[in-house]
Amino acid sequence: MKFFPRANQIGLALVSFALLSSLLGVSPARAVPGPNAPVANSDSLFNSESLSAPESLGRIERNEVKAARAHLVANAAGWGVNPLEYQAAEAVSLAGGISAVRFTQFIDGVEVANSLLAITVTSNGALLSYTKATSDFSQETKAPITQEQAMSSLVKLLANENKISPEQVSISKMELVIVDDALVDDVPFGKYLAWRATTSISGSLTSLSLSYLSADGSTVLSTLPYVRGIAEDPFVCDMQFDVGNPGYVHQLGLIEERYGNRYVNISSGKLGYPLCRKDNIGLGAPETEIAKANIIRTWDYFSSVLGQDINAEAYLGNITSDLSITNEAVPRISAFVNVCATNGSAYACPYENAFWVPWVSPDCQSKACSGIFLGKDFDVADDVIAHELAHGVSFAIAFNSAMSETSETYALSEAVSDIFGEAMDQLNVTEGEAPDPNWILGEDVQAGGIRSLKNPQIARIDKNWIARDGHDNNGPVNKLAYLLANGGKVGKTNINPLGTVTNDGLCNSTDECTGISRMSQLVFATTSKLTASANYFDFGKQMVIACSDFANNNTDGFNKATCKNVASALKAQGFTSFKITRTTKLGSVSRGSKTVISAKASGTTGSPVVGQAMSLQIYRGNKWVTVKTASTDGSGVVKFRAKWGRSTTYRVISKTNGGIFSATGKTARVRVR
Ligand SMILES: [Ca+2]
Ligand SMILES: [Ca+2]
Ligand SMILES: [Ca+2]
Ligand SMILES: [Zn+2]
Repeated sequence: MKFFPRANQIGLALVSFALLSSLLGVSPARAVPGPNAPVANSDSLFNSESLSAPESLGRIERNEVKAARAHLVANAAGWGVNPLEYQAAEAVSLAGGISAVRFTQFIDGVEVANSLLAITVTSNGALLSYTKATSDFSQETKAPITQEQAMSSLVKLLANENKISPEQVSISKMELVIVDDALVDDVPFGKYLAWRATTSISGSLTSLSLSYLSADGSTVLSTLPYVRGIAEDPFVCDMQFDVGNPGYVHQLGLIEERYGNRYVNISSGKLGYPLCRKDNIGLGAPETEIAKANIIRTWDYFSSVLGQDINAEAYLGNITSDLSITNEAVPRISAFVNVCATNGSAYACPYENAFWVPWVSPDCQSKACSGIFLGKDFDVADDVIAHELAHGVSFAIAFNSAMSETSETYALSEAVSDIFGEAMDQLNVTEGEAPDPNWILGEDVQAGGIRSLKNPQIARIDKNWIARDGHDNNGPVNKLAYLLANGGKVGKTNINPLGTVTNDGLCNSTDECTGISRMSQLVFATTSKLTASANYFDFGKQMVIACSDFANNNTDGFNKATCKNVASALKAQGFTSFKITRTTKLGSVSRGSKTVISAKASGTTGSPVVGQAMSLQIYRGNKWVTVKTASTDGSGVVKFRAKWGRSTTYRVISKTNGGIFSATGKTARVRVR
């Protein structure tokens, strides 16, 4: 490993930071920069304290697996299994701290396809239950042909079957397995050896399939399409890993300077950025383990809390037809740790931030790639990693456009990432983790963290609001999310949490923190309704709508009272207020002539209130009567056409979503001649 010899010399490091101060203000083209860490002092640059106590390293929690293994050995005879045939595949954490440890069966070292022995244990390792789906296959386990012969045979058969050339068929993960028709769908009856492989046809994204070939290579037994975005672990590369073959050529976008440090070139926009790929040196290096575990935790959060597979190509998974990149045609998340960055003239090493960036490259089957880049020590910051990955999700859903760094949309995008990032952190308690009642982002990467969701610098939207960086102006949204998850008070308004709140500050089980999971679900549903020009008002309005969707659907934890509470929180945080100005003053008009009355609706920040239902009212018989309705346009302007029979007083008002959004314009008078 290199230890950044260049940056170790403090003087040089300071020079390079000074050079980079302007560079780092400018993100890579279309990149969504990280938590905007202030430039750290030299002490924290080389702080490796958090690295000395690594978090658990993946899905398999050693203790649960050990406990389950012990139960397997003790109960083998009673369960009718041979314990030597089982290898642990994964441990799945369930509500209440219990774990289901999934084992796969191997006979003579050959995997039994789709076999499962699942042993469920408590957090203390006590046995709760077991379930098995295994085979009693007892024949010869030697294949009549080689793996290579099987590959070429499968290529020919699939090419014939699909009437395409053999070059269009891709095959990966070819291996000999035991097929038992009781365990595998859609295969011929019996128990036999077969070749199993992932197959795809170039140019056809939906062709990605799992195929079984007879052991002798003569027949395709079955080909069934994969559900896209299945579980493939992310690829994480250590950018500074120092073992390469002589003549090793770096990927496009990765450069090496004379001190031997490697840099991602953030000005390479059009050329693309490097992907952590199968043949990249540093793939799976020791320093990648913590980042990988944190990416997987984020992946699990999105899947279990929000029902989203972030590994899907639509979000973050890179699918490629070039098998040299990922080794198989399945989506992969790509990440680099120990990143240094350059714009081609200034160099930051180590790079004091993290970012996620999408780019267009012919390397990726869909032509769109995305990657996450973590500066030194950012691998331990699970909330920052989740923040970056969340950008990939919100970008795919809502914010897929250029935006100014001081726009409200940018602030919303940074908020959504902070909220999912910190929610993931709060819901995952790692070994030795201290409670973080202030919901600090980045506490693991620098002392005191980067910003607090509970006590943000800008806590609510009011008349003092000004356009600033989105990493500051996300405060009101972040605080809203904090309040909905935990409850609290803003001015005189009491806000209830959306669900349970843990007593000891640590979410040891999902049940203890349903406030956080429901808040996450509500923010996600809100985001799904936003555009790439959304402002705070839109966010508030869509959250009200998302909440009533949930209530009407009887979604767990949501009803009318919940949504009233959400509305109070939105109001207290300044999301709901708006005003109606510039109502046309007609003055005197001739009887029956056509007139246009327009008015403008804008939120607290002055941004237009778009698509809001408005009413033109006239004063008649001692009360206001609505005579016309229309919605505001993209600039917040509404227009009513009217003819007048007699003199009257009129005004423009708006009152929607049960009165949560209401504003009244000034009254004006029309005199009919
Ligand atoms: Ca945590
Ligand atoms: Ca934490
Ligand atoms: Ca945190
Ligand atoms: Zn961000």
